[in-house]
Amino acid sequence: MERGSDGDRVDVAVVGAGFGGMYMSHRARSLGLAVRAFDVADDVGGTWYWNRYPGARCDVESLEYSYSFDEALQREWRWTERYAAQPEILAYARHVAERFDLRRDIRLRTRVTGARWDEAAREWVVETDPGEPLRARFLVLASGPLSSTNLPGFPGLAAFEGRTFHTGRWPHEPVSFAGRRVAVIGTGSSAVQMVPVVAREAAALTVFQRTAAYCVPARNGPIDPAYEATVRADYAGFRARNREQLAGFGSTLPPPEPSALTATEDERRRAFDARWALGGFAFGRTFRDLGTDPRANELAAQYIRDRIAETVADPATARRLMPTHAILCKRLCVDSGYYETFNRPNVRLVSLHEQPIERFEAHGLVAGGEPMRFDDVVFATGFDAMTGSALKIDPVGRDGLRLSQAWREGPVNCLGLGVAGFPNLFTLVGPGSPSALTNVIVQIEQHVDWVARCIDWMRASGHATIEPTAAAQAAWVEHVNTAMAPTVFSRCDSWYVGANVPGKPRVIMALYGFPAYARRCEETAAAGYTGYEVG
Ligand code: NA7
Repeated sequence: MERGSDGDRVDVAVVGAGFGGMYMSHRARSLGLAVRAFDVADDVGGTWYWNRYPGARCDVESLEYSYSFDEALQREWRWTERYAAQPEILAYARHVAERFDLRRDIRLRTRVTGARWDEAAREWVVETDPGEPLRARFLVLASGPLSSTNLPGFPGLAAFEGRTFHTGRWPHEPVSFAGRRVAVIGTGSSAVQMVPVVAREAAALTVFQRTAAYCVPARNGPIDPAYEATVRADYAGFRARNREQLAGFGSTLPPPEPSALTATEDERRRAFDARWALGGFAFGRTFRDLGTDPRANELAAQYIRDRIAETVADPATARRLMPTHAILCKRLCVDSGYYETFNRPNVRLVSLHEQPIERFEAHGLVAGGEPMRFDDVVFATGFDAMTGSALKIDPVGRDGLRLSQAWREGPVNCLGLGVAGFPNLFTLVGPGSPSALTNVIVQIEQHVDWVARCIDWMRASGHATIEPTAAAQAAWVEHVNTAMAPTVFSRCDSWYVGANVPGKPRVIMALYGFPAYARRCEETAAAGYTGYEVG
């Protein structure tokens, strides 16, 4: 493979300059390849560029939610808090971009509007706005699993004269809620982080809840220096042990107990209490059977409902806040005072089951027949997750096949990395991989390393194209469905199954179990890309 010129042809085109796109650019360049990354934002950072709502923070601990690929980088960067806030993660992304001189290959403020496989030239033609089409041997979609926002079409919304926001597209200038009547719609992780912060500032805050969230306390604070020193003493070992965890993080947490069902009531209470006191996702892995046995799951769910009953003073509000679905089938929310916020006199919870939003009006909305006045409405309504950003580009593969056609009944691919009929196209952290059920940075590094190795192998073996066979793809889809069917993740209306977006096919889109997945990818590569067709 020749090194591409800096004109309209490169070896690797990358969509996105978040953590995936940045590392992909770095690895491609280190192989001596010409690379060009695009991002519509005016800076790097992806998710952490856009999600700058008040209280935005990572729910994976800082010492783990960071790149491991460069020993010097992980040694020099110091995190201040156990869970980093959005500005600190964005500063880290910028630091990485500068440290590895990534910006010269990144075109910011540039949207990839389409991509077409040119069979004769055996390369991708990537359309951008602004800009001329770029030709590339390989196309990597690093556009993120949670980047295409979901804005439900509420009747009359256009008539609303106040300010509106979406958590995933937060303005860059400071937003003050002082003295204002604010509505927040949605109660997922973003709302759970934002609500306590906005409640302290706003005159009145009304939270509209469709599905109550299971929240576990973050217990955030400055990084514990003793713990940090232990990690830093063997950072590489710490990373390696985390890669062996099912979700790619948490190797220093207490291991799960065998079963919530065989433990005595006392043992169970002590185990839940201990993880609750630790904070964060530790609670979700108190017992091994929480994700597989509905009776065990219900015991963990009831533990949280009991904490809500203890915390929230008004019994009717407490009852509304108690989730009834299986715990863990939607991502646990890691909170800092969410339930407590509903004890404030300026905060009201509205259940959309009791009072559905009928319509927006100039100065507010009507829910369940009740007119309510608002100055500001915040949509914390999440994302067209996993597939949204890839389908917006809607690449056209061999014989005019569009990705939207190939994925008409839900996303299909092989190893979550490549799609039959789309040569030399790779998706990072997309459907069919552990993706959002992992520490996403661990997933990104594994995916990028796999893609880089594959491109390097093709160069060494003189191949021009690679794509999964239809049979290997069908087998992988079957594997993901079979593996995930008995798990809690398939069990309720979450974005893991596309149920949050009306009309989206219902398919489980993430595969739980990072280590087994990574081994499978490794075996495929080591065996010369079995299940792939090379040309
Ligand atoms: P989520 O977790 O998808 O939460 C979105 C919330 O918005 C959730 O409570 C939804 O209720 C609610 N929602 C979505 N559509 C509607 C409509 N039409 N009406 C009312 N309420 C609605 O997104 P987040 O941004 O909070 O978090 C995304 C991920 O980012 C998170 O998992 C972490 O990984 C970080 P529903 O549950 O669908 O009934």
